[in-house]
Amino acid sequence: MPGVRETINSSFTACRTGLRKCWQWIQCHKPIVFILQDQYNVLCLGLSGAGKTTLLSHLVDEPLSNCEPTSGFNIKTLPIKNTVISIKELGGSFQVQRFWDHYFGSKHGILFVVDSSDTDEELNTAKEALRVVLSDQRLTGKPCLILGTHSDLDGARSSEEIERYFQPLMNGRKWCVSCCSAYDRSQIVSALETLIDLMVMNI
Ligand SMILES: Nc1nc2c(ncn2[C@@H]2O[C@H](COP(=O)(O)OP(=O)(O)OP(=O)(O)O)[C@@H](O)[C@H]2O)c(=O)[nH]1
Ligand SMILES: [Mg+2]
Repeated sequence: MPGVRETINSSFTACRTGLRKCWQWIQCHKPIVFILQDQYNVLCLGLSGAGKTTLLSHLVDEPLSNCEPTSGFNIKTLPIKNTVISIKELGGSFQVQRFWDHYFGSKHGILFVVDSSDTDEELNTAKEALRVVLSDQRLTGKPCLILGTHSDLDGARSSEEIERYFQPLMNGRKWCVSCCSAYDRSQIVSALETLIDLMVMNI
């Protein structure tokens, strides 16, 4: 007859084996769950240093130890609000900007990142870059989220100020603005949820 200790041990082992099998099942079937959900492809643009890579890394819980400028592209895919969102960041340097228009096809929305602590001159440069992007036919009518980063710094602009800056580019397009730190995952998720609502409405 097994003693109380043996019975507890064998129940514990059975429970652990069951949990491990459950976890293996979730790991195996995760891709199927992803396929069954709607996927939205978002293009993430903005000047170099705006905070695109930083915010995307925090979004998928991969904090960066040292963040190099993106020389090509960087894709992060994650589930948000019963959908799967695939965000493609293109580097913002002037050399890489020349190739942005190679990636405009098959996108459901645009995430444009600006450093909200930038000077007027830099914000105007960002605005001009976005004007060129939004004038491309492949992006006509695609919803746009303007995400102002660096709001943890003194002198950063408010969402209302950023909104006033970019409003003239929108011409009836569905769009929204949010300002936060690129390290603030919950604010970034909440801004992306608003973009998802706009993309869902647009289909
Ligand atoms: N304080 C603060 N620093 C930030 C924020 N976002 C980004 N940074 C810093 O700004 C620097 C540039 O950030 P990146 O994420 O590389 O910028 P990027 O937009 O990806 O730049 P490119 O890849 O060159 O286009 C990094 O040193 C970040 O740590 C923010 O919200 N607050
Ligand atoms: Mg980058």
